[in-house]
Amino acid sequence: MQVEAHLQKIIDQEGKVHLTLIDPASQTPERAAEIALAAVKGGTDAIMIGGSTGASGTLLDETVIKIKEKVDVPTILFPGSSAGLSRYADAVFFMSLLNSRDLGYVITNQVLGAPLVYQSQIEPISMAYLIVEPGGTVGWVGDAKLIPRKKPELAAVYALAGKYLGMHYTYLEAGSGADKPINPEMIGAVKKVLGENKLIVGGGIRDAEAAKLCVSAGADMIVTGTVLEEARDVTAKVADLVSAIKR
Ligand code: 1GP
Repeated sequence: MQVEAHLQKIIDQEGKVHLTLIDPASQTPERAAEIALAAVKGGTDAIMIGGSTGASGTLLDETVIKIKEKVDVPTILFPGSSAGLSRYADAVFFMSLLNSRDLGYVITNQVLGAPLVYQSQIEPISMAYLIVEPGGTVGWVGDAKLIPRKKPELAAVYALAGKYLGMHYTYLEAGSGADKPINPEMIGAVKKVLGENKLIVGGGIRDAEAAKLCVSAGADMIVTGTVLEEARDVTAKVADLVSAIKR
């Protein structure tokens, strides 16, 4: 429970958490580690590592190793499948894509990946993963029955089911690079049923204003990926996002 307990402590002390997502397929392991270090200097709380395509094998392992050499914050895997596991990471979002039509993303990949998590020191953090319109690459790869943006009540009942199944975290995903983030109505409806359970929101969050809207509506944690891959000054960008969400 070390990483989960660590994130809880940040929430208790600072109100909200900022997570930096790094896709190993988007740059070299060395560059990934530079981005991670710059993000930590800006105040990010943990580094998520994963992606829908190509984030596996040696490239994934080397990316995790290089990042861990540079930063002290937790590294949390965000696997697109059982191939997205690396024994070098601190934790894994052990997630089920509840609104997938493909059983592989609901439970089979989890079964295939469970032995590695069991044998290694990776801490599993149970999570309900929900993909909302437009869904992006992960929506297509995960064969998600996308939750319509204008149906917050559908997201809420999925989240409630995840909570009743024992998942500690819920992740509302609009898809990496989405034209706009999940709307506040949906975030509020989901957080209302989750209570103390944690809500992560990601996809299309590009600036401090959007980040603030998400946390004001009820997100406990926000994820940014694309905007940091594109930023010229990652530290400044993260600092801007972090100052908008923390107490
Ligand atoms: C994707 O929610 C994350 O899984 C992050 O999305 O790349 O749009 O920040 P962005």
